[in-house]
Amino acid sequence: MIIIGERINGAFHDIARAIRDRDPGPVQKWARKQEAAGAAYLDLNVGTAVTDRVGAMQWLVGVAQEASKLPLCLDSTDYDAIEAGLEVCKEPAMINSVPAVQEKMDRVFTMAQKFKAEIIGLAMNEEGIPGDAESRLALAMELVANCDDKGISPDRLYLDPIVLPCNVGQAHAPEVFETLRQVKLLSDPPPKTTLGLSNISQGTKNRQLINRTFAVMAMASGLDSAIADVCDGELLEAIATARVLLNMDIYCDSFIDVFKGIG
Ligand code: THG
Repeated sequence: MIIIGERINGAFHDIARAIRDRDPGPVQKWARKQEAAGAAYLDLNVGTAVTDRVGAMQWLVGVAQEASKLPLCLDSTDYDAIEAGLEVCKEPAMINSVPAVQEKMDRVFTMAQKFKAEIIGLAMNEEGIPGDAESRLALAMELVANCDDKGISPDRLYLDPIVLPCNVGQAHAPEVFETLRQVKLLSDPPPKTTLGLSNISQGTKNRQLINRTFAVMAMASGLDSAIADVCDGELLEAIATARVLLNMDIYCDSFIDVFKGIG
């Protein structure tokens, strides 16, 4: 499972303050901490309070790269900010994200081609997030087709079925699992899959239990990657166990330690 560390996001107060004051400390602390915990990418999101998203994203990319060699996942709906970030990325990055809206797909897939970036495609369009798997898959198909049109291999696209908090959108979770299963049939090679894991528990009690239960269920449906709290040790243990039970890793008595790189 490819984990994209979620923590460098202006939704968290320490990161919002760091961006406002241009204080690299908290950003670099979380970059190092998430890398040590096993993240494969670092998500960078400037948050909603920022007015200069272009400047903020470029600053975040610069300071994150000083602390970690991990590839970056530039998370914004502002494509000028993403492009400015890509220009200062030392390694190929991931663009997070593009919905199935034609002019946005045109811009993002062209940008991805230019910067050799991977792309997260959202199963939504200008009408919002569909309620059922079938409509999510129709949007996923548009994303795959547009990716292909631009000469980008579909396995560089991470399909995100979009997860809503289970306390307000409980009916969505089974549709997300069904989308994850069927999206693999859309092309050869198939697109990869990802989701914002912590979305599922926003505003709920017992968040970590909901997150890790959702993670293993999604893995059983074919989830390849997640934007997640990589510093949650019990989440990593659940993921390691699911990998063994799905026969993705060979069982050994210390499999959890091995997964964490300490055994
Ligand atoms: N899909 C894609 N990208 C995404 C998401 C997605 N990026 C953003 C988000 N969703 C994933 N990242 C987070 C980061 C933080 C939280 C949830 C998802 C979170 N934040 C606390 C909260 O809202 O309660 C913030 C406050 C705090 O704890 O201080 O839960 O779905 N492609």
